Amino acid sequence: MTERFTITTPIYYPNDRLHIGHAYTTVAADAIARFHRLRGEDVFFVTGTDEHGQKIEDRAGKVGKTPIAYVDEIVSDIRELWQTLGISNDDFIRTTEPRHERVVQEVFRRLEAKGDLYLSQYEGWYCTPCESFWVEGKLVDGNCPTCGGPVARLNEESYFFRLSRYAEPLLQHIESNPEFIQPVSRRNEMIQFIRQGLEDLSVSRTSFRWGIPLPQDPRHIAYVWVDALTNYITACGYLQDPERFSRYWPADVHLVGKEIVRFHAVIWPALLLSLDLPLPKVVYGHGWLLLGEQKMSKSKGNVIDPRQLVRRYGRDAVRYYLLREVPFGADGNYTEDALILRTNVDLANDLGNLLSRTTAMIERFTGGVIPSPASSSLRGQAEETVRRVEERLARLQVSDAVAAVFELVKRANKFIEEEAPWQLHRSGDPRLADVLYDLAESLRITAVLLKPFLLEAPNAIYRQLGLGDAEGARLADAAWGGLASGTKVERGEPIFPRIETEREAEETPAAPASAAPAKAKAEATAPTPVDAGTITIDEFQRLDLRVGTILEASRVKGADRLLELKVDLGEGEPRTVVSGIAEYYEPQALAGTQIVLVANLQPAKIRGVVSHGMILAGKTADTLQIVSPRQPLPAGTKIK
Ligand code: ME8
Repeated sequence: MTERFTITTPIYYPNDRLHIGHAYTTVAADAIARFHRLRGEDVFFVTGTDEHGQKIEDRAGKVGKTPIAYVDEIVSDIRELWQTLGISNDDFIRTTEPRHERVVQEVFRRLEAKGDLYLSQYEGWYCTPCESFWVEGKLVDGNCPTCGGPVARLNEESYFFRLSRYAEPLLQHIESNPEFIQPVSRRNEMIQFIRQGLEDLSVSRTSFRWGIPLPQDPRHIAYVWVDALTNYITACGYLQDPERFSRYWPADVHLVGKEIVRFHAVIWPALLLSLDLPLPKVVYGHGWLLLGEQKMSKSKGNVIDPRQLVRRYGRDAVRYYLLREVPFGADGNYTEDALILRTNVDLANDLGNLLSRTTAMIERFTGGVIPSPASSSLRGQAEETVRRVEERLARLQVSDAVAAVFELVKRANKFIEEEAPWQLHRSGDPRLADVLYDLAESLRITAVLLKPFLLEAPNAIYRQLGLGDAEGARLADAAWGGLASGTKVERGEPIFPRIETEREAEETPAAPASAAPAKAKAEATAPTPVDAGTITIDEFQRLDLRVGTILEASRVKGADRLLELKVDLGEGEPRTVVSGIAEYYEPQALAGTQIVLVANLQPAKIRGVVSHGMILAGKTADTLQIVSPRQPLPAGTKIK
């Protein structure tokens, strides 16, 4: 039987436009869902909107709209955003839908039948932005402990859910299921929280109307968190479609931000226990995207609009940044510079160049046809990469899984330098077929492994390798050897043109084709007449110029003008480079200096030391200056 996999995001409040914090959760859930589909599983991935409650009612009132008219607009904007980001949800649930209202009412009937609901008086504090009740003792300086905002005093009749009854069973469940709350830091927080004792929870309000009336007492409106959490079972078909419900419930993963773990790991399981329903397998509370030191949030208004980023950089770049930049589970700072750097270094330099170099060499050396190999050097690492991605995603280490794929890409790039296929070609070495096949096959496997994360790049890689699109590819296709010899590559445009900031574009008006912004690209790639005094862009591209950082420098024995440099090119092992700059630079002053290296220069032995590359410098009659980037760049950055 096909395995099934259910994953959810929080249902977001449509009280304002969503920002990249919401995109962060949703893109991560999408990547996990896509990964399970890639494995051939039957996936149910649901997201939606949490539309009731005081916050929405107040907000709509402020702009003179009815709550439903107000949320309708934002909800359609949210759906559009998820389309823009390529979110592959199977359902989109709105808590204002009749299918959900019926379920919430039935839940209240069942809680009552179980003896878990009683009428009393709530006296305490309420935070409307968080829709949370707080007892006096939990407030921090009189404010909400979650968002830091002001709280209001409530004194109203309310139905209570006997949460206190479930403290013990919950603790037992958490202790015997170590994977239930993740990461482990949140699990410990929750254990501590429950051990302090759970008070019964107020689950209805009477001071506003925008919500679901309790069937037993319609003056009372269901507490919005009970309404919201119930969405997960409504979406799986609870009380509507028993077969579907038993297939998709319990959820495998509730992915949420860390501030709402408490609702998902305490209140929600207690409600489910009361309803005699199975508990979700994992509640994962990821960290926050921060702007400066602060959590990005709708209420603070310090937000970044994901739509604008997609327009500027493309959705693969935005998805890649969100998935890769911050170790999943931790908080991380958002900066646009980091997004640009990630795109330029990982996507444009490492992945984009690997594809264009590989297809260019196959065109040039084997007539555009994937050769037939006799043996492989990259197979082991490619197979290891597949295992790593599976293992890391099974543990929801999204960013580490993406990083594993890019280690294979880096390895393949380094393999080109080590093997220098152009030399194998020149000398007629039959190993050329092995090397080119290794590169193309590593790229194909990379494309398969990237399918959960990126949407356009896997197809583009497949197309350039002559394989059509990658839509039908499954994880089983990441097995080594799937690429048929004889396939004809179809070299195309760079898949990730480097992003140039406006400042860079002004400083380098004559940037070469692949570095030029999109509008200039068409002109720059037009065929240029070849004459003796010029070189073609292809010839220029054979030069592998890279930024390196000098780690140490020392004099070469018996040579006045030579220094031996150890240069970090981001390859792991530093490179040894011999350079004729000893008359101009003191060795000890050079550590940390950035240089530009001709990285694919044939190695040469100079005074007994093998030099792997040449650094660039300008020389006049009386001085010599090493060429350095104006601002530090990551070691290994390609110069174009
Ligand atoms: O809490 N960094 O909805 P909400 C990372 N309706 N993730 C962030 C983020 C940030 N700066 N800001 C928001 C609600 N998020 C309830 C949920 S579920 C039954 C009801 C993400 O619109 C993160 O997943 O306030 C967080 O938990 C969620 O958006 C909160 O969205």
